[in-house]
Amino acid sequence: MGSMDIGVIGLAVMGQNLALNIESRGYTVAVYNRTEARTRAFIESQSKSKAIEAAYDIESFVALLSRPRKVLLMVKSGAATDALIEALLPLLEPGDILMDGGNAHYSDTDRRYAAAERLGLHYLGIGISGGETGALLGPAIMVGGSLSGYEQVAPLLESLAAVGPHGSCCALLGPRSAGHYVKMIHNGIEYALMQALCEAYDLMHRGLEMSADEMADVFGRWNDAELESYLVAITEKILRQQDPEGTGPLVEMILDTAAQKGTGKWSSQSALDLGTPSASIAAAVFARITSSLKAERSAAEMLLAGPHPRLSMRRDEALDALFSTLLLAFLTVYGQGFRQLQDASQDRAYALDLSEVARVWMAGCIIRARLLVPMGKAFARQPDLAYLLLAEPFQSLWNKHQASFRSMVACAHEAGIPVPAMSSALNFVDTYRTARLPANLLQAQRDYFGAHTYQRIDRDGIEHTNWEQVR
Ligand code: 2AM
Repeated sequence: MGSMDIGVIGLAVMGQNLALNIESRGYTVAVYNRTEARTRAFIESQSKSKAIEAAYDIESFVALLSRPRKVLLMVKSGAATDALIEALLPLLEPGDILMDGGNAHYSDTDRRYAAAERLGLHYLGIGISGGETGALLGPAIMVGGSLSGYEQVAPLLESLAAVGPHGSCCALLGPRSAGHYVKMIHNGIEYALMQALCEAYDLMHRGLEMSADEMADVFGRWNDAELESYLVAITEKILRQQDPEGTGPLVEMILDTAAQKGTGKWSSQSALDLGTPSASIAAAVFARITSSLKAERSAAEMLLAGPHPRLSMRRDEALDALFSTLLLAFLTVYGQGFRQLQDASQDRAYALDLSEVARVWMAGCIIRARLLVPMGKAFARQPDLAYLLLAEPFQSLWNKHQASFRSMVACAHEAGIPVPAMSSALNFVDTYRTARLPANLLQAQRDYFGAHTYQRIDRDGIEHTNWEQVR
């Protein structure tokens, strides 16, 4: 029988860095990768004193593990994960713990969880965020699965996670695919925060004609205030980076088309399925899709008129308004993500504790931000909070900054600078805070052409009007 504490399958950068992280916490690690050369390169790059042992076929890998065996899959999501699980299942025994640390779709995790549990295995779907550095030094770890499975790996997982202001950023968040669902929403939020930051950069760059260094100074100042977060911090650093080829700021030399796949898209698909209004997250996905139409955009710039992209505000005024805008856009986006988790938790019986989700996101992950501390408190006080902005201190922040948010979005529209994340955030909150929407006319239209019926505001019951006959 083997003696290694845990086995990691898949030695791309995330798998390698996680294996090293686990080893650095005092555990012994077995590693295996489909392509042998990658395993050899990894082992050769490490000092011999490391408690990491490699296997070159899956049977030998499993034989290295102590019982109950703990296997962490760090391979490409989708068919690769299924193929590996199929190869592993006959080699594992009841009581062993199989963990998927990739970005699996939650429905795949539900299916794999059910199949593994039928065989008496514990299956944990684990969302890991923090990029390559996070994997090595301490990521945020969002776990879904059974309590008995989690309890056996909790000391290990909690030791390798980042430590935030409220402890280790690793927790069992719910049953089955809850961990992967939360990670998916984490990534949806990440998409929208990044898009809002890109819009702020565009407004400064084109709208105020600021240099990269000046913009970096502004992001740096924001990072010392309420907006303190990983994404604001890296934006400052990116803007300071010079092109080694001597052309100036490197960011200006990067092609302006972005990919969107996997979790960001899935989170919007799930929002539509649930009927939850994650509009700004969807706007960010669509913004990436539109960015990929580079040739069309270049042609359209010659054909479709617009104003000179210059903001009609003094620079100092504009920067104050931009701070308000980014702050409220961020809050709106986190609020939408938490709301989607609230709705998914109901629909999928995850029983999520959103203060615990906020706690796990406080360090290690890409959307870590100082604002998550008061968010966690808000959900601890009011676990069924429908929307973040309804709670303090967020309600007061909205009330304080909303006028500037409006001025900036209006100014951006006047200047023809696209702000899909910011403007969808403003639209969302304005819709949410409007007691009477024009959906009355919508109901009339539906009744007109499809006899869908409607309800009156002054009495109960279902109504239908023969609209063609009304004068
Ligand atoms: P590879 O080095 O053999 O390509 C990220 O791509 C990780 O997933 C890599 O470690 C890769 O292994 C692994 N991977 C991709 N497809 C796989 C498959 N079908 N079976 C096993 N591992 C796979």
